[in-house]
Amino acid sequence: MTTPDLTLYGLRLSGHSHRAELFLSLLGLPYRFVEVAGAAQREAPAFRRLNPLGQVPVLTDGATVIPDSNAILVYLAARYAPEAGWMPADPVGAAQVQRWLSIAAGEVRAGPAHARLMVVFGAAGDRSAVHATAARILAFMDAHLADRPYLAADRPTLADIACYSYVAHAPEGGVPLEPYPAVRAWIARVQALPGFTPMPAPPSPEQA
Ligand SMILES: N[C@@H](CCC(=O)N[C@@H](CS)C(=O)NCC(=O)O)C(=O)O
Repeated sequence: MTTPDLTLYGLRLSGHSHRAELFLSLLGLPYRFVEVAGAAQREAPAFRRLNPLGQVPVLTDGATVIPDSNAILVYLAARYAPEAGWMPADPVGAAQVQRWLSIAAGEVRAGPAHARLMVVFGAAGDRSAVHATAARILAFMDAHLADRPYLAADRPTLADIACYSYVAHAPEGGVPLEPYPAVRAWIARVQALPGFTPMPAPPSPEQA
């Protein structure tokens, strides 16, 4: 196996960063964490060279630079755990995982993640539209998980890692998880995986 020389540029309160941290931790890979905390740091030329879009997370592995949280998951699985099934090799299995990577970047990003962005980071948005998107995707996930333990296979895959952080932390955006018992059971299953590491809770308004 290639020796890892990993640095994750991220933000501790970002679910996109957390999914990369979570997977690094599940794989037991050592890495340095560089907090890219504000707009000034994201706009700095040195960071723009890593990701011209100015977004975290970015992973570097020696001279290899991988921006984008889902790209980081795909890279780490292929580079450091190719036989473990995080990204299945068979066409149907791969497509099922890719479907959930798209949902993580689409409906999960536009629903629970955006609701949390509005509350925790003061982002703009149409609260009722965002909450309707969140409710729609959570109801879909709940029905999907009613008779299976994980999103894309009978074992954890990148689908679960990509979706976990913003779904588990949806209540921080005012999106309740009580109506979704299968989603809550799935969250507990992900949290029980060996090597699981949590995303920190945001400071309460009094602490901020
Ligand atoms: N598609 C990207 C989205 C990452 C993203 O939206 N990162 C946010 C933090 S959660 C960010 O850096 N926002 C700053 C910006 O877009 O300027 C990924 O999956 O990594």
